[in-house]
Amino acid sequence: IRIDAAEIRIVHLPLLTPFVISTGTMTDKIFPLLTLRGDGLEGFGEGVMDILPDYLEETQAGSLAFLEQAILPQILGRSFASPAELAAILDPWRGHRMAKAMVEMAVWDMWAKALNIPLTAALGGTREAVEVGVSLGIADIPTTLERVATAVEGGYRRVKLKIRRGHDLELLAAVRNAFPTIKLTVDANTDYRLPDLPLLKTMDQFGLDYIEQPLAFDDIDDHSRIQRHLLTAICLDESIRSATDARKALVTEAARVINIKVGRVGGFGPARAIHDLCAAFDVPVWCGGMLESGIGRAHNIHLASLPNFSKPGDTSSASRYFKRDIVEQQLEAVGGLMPIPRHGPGLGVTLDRPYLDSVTSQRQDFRP
Ligand code: OSB
Ligand code: MG
Repeated sequence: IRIDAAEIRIVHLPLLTPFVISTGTMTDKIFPLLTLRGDGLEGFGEGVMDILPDYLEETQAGSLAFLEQAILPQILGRSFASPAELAAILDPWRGHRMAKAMVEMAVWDMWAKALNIPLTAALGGTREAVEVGVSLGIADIPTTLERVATAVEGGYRRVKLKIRRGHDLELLAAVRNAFPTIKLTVDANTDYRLPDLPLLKTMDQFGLDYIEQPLAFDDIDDHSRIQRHLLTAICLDESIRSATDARKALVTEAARVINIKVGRVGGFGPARAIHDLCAAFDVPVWCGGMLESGIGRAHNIHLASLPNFSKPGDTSSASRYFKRDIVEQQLEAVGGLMPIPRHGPGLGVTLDRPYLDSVTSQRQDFRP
């Protein structure tokens, strides 16, 4: 496939409900959307970086400068026999994994379209639909109980509660008491520290499937120090940005579960490497989310069709997040199963272009 042109838009979608996690509150999903064009094909990639570095270090301004100055000049006008050939261009640069993922995912989409097969088939997926749960933002206990009830009634396969210091044990006791048998997890988004080990140990009584990212975003070693004292599995999210990080976490038993976000780790190549490594260690993975629009959501669903995605992911129905999405197809789970989009090859979704234009705040075009 030849890449003749690129387009980057900044897209602004209001969230139906503000999403609160330990690091802050999101009221709108603002993200860069990359389109690559060539050979009569289009490939899409959605960026998961925030405007400010509150999940990981990467920012939208930094990512866009990196793409404009480092990556686009190296790929425009060039041909690639497969997405793997991109690694020689992307790998030498430090960090910027979310920006690299945008390009890498767009090339995978184009490549699958060139082969006239769904992305899941190009990746080696093995299922028609993927199991999903919900990620519930921080809210008071009555609101949380209502949200859990709605998720359970909707058939979601797992409920993940966002927690932070001071908003944890009482919340968990209330939810577990009202829903004694649901598959329940928590995500601290890095809010705890080593001295919080006794508190984390008391979470063992709630029968959680895992505790996601309790300690610092850039730390694996301290997670390994606490995992050995917990019955509950630790799941790493922020700390795993590459297959090397995953290897270090697996050999030091810092986690018994890993959350793979294709945007966080730099694309499908690294995501598959982490998936395979975890399978070799008999460690299950699941597909995380970043409140993506239909483009990023479709990428996540295709990824989650790989065999070791054996726990429910966060890619729930788009209608939980947005009044209207930028794709023409509704990505909706039924009974906790999200069908893999297959409206044509590649990503299997198509853009609602007039609506996309109406929610685009900036647009830039690039040519060789
Ligand atoms: O830690 O998984 C996380 C959203 C923004 C930043 C971090 C996280 C999340 C989610 C949302 O949990 C998952 C989703 O519903 O897309
Ligand atoms: Mg997380």
